Amino acid sequence: MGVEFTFKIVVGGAGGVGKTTLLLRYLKNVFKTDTALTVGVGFHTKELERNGHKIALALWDLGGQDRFRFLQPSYCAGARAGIIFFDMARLGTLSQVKEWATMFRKHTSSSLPIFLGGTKLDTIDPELVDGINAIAKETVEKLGLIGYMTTSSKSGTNVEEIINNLADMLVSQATQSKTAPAVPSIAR
Ligand SMILES: Nc1nc2c(ncn2[C@@H]2O[C@H](COP(=O)(O)OP(=O)(O)OP(=O)(O)O)[C@@H](O)[C@H]2O)c(=O)[nH]1
Ligand SMILES: [Mg+2]
Repeated sequence: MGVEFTFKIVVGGAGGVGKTTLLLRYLKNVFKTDTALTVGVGFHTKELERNGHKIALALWDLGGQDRFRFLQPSYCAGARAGIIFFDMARLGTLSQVKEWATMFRKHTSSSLPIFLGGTKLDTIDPELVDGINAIAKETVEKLGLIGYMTTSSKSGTNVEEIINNLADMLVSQATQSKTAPAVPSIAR
């Protein structure tokens, strides 16, 4: 059976938060400490099966450095979902999430589903994790994001989960719209 659905996912977040490292961990199961900053955009595809459906993800890894900001909107067209990452050790990167979400939605749809990911969990004092999560969840509420997970590309924690979670949501959305009647039936 061929690929039934292809979903484009845009991956954003401030420079150096670990977007490329997480995608490398996801795609190749490696942890790299010497990833170069992403110039413009990186692009990857991954085929997987979720809930009996063969799907392809087109993952667009946006360069987060300020100097590439002018390019970012041009990569958003056609995205069905977004993931925005912040670095749990640099909370300033969490305050940049709002700008990313606004940009994603402006250039796709005002209802684009966006997931929030905290990165570099392995670098955080376990006693501080709950506090950081509480602030992250406030951001989720305020911006109407669809969920939040902490991740570590070093240990692998939640790397597959964060992407699979989004994939499952996209599959369930796509299969519902496929089977739902185009016109609601009228009760007699
Ligand atoms: N300890 C630790 N370091 C990480 C983790 N994820 C990323 N890093 C490090 O963070 C640095 C930046 O990672 P990148 O993946 O290049 O960051 P980016 O978000 O793609 O940055 P731009 O391409 O500039 O937007 C690298 O040195 C990574 O090794 C993690 O989970 N744990
Ligand atoms: Mg990068």
